[in-house]
Amino acid sequence: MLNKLKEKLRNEQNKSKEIPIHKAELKGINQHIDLPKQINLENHRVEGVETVYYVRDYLSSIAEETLLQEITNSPKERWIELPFSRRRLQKWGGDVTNEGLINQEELPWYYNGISKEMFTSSVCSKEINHILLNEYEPGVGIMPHSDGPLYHPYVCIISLHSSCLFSFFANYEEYKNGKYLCKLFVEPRSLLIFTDSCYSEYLHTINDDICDSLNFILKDEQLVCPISNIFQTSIYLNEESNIRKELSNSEQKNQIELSIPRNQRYSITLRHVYPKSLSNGIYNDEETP
Ligand SMILES: O=C(O)CCC(=O)C(=O)O
Repeated sequence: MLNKLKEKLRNEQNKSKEIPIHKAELKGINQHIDLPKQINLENHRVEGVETVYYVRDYLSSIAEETLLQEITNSPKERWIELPFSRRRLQKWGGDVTNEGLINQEELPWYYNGISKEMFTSSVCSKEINHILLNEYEPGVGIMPHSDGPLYHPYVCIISLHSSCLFSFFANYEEYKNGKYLCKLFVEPRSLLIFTDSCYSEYLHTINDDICDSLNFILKDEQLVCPISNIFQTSIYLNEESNIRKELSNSEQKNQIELSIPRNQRYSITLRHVYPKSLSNGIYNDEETP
């Protein structure tokens, strides 16, 4: 009996020394990031603001871990420290100028793989050739700004390791007055895409918070939440029955607040920038993503 137990323990110990499959992939045996083969973005459209798509669980946990490992092992000199923020970033693919992309370089295998898969699965109509990677500590966000018009007008953001609340404002004054157009709860492993006015006109921002609050109220048996994509999120889909239970037990009966702590977060922002030789500097075409 004792011997059998010892053998079991030995087997368990040996098992834990084996490299899991995804670690083997990391070591170059099969360098690949699996993404969904086809995506119809219309099924992921967020109601209430033109034009935003939210794809939860776009990456598998293994793909997320692979990317985090590659980011951790990337050359230290690729990091750009920002003087007034604890956010830092990496830039891959070249330099974006008013005239287009210069000093073009090939993307590392993991971004190249994502770029190709996003193109073949019809998420993007142009192959990604430029990446900005942001690293945020908990409590750090990004000031309101708009992207564009320097690249193909689709902002694609893959989030790793943490969620955050993302807000859009019509302009800086509305931001100052706290009058937002739309709030989104952006989860790790998700893909967020925005275009049209959200790309060219509106400001987007992430607050410098260590926790994000999701407030739910129950109105005529319906759950109501001011976050536009909440019913598309994993947290809601996994927790709906608990949220309803909490609401019925809550002292105020019809409202609860979920506080979601932030981790260190990485956002991979993927875009297609016209190479300078082909570009007049500004995108104004009307294509689908
Ligand atoms: O971290 C994010 O999700 C947003 C990043 C962003 O807005 C930017 O890099 O311009």
